[in-house]
Amino acid sequence: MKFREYGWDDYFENHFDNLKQDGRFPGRIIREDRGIYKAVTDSGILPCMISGKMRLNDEFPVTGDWVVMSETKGSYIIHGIIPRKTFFSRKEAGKTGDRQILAANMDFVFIMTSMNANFNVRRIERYLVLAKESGALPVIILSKADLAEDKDVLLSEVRKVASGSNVILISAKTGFGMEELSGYLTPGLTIAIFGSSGVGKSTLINRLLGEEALRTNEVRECDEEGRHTTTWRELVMLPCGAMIVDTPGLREVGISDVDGIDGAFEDIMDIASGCKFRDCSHMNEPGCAVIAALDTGELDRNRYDSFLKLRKENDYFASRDDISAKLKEKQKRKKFSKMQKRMKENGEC
Ligand SMILES: Nc1nc2c(ncn2[C@@H]2O[C@H](COP(=O)(O)OP(=O)(O)O)[C@@H](O)[C@H]2O)c(=O)[nH]1
Ligand SMILES: [Mg+2]
Ligand SMILES: [Zn+2]
Repeated sequence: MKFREYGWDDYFENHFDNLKQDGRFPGRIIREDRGIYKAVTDSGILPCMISGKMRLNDEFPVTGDWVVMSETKGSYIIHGIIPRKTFFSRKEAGKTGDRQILAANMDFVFIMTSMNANFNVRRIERYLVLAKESGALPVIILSKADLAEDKDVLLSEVRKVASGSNVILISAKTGFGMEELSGYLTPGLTIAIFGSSGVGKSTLINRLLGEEALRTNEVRECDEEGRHTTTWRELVMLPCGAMIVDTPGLREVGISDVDGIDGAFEDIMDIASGCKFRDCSHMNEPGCAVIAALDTGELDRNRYDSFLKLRKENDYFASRDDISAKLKEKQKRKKFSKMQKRMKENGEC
């Protein structure tokens, strides 16, 4: 079955069995662009839309999702999403703490930063929190190695914040680092690639596509200077059999309601195991091993500040969620008691 090539396995098979009905078949979303989806199915790549019920339930598939579909009079309808194995999400832009899912069912998350002006370890930490949260394995990719003067310095800076994730230096221009990268290009596995606009995500994908890129480039959108720009999330099958999701650059990488912070700050968690109190906040408690590590210089202050900042951001939105949930609950109760009162007055109960 061709599906296996797209990552279909026993996990999806078992979940699909539970959702199966007459005329329903599975497909994998390879592109999502403002409500229009494309899915790869047993009958090839099909354009499709979600059902009214899904729309009502605010249930929207994303690139990489496996979905349950049907055909009615030549139109293809998506009825449900097969439970995701992994998904990458960020805080939705704006003031609420809602999360927006950007890609699903990937095995690896490539966090890409370029080694020139875009280089910023604090941004890598942010992405790493979300990548750890995703359930996929994060890999940090430092691009444009051909432009970096002090490669080794930058590399060691990144290793310090990598929390054990592999860091790979590449140049999509010269081909440097491609061999190391190829270790992640396994047939049937999916990579999702994230990073700011201009770091070289599409250039890398085009390089991995090789000859095929020339063909695909013709149909890809270009900016005024004729450069290919990514405006949608697209899952691309590489000639080697691995899949990669290209994404438009993220301007905001907000964090809300995640558990990934500890995973992205393993070094701090290790130190914290020596704190006197188990629920130590590492801010002002006596016997705090983290504060002690700051004093001895074992822990870098910028990294510590970054940890506190991300934790605060996460808590801020988490508590806002709590408040709005409580408010909603209160309104619901008020409405209910009003209704009860009215019913009593009308002698209905
Ligand atoms: N020097 C150099 N330039 C690169 C490299 N990779 C990408 N670029 C350039 O960086 C610019 C942005 O690349 P693009 O792939 O569109 O970035 P994206 O927004 O992350 O998809 C383009 O002008 C590329 O030619 C590289 O390895 N070395
Ligand atoms: Mg791009
Ligand atoms: Zn502590």
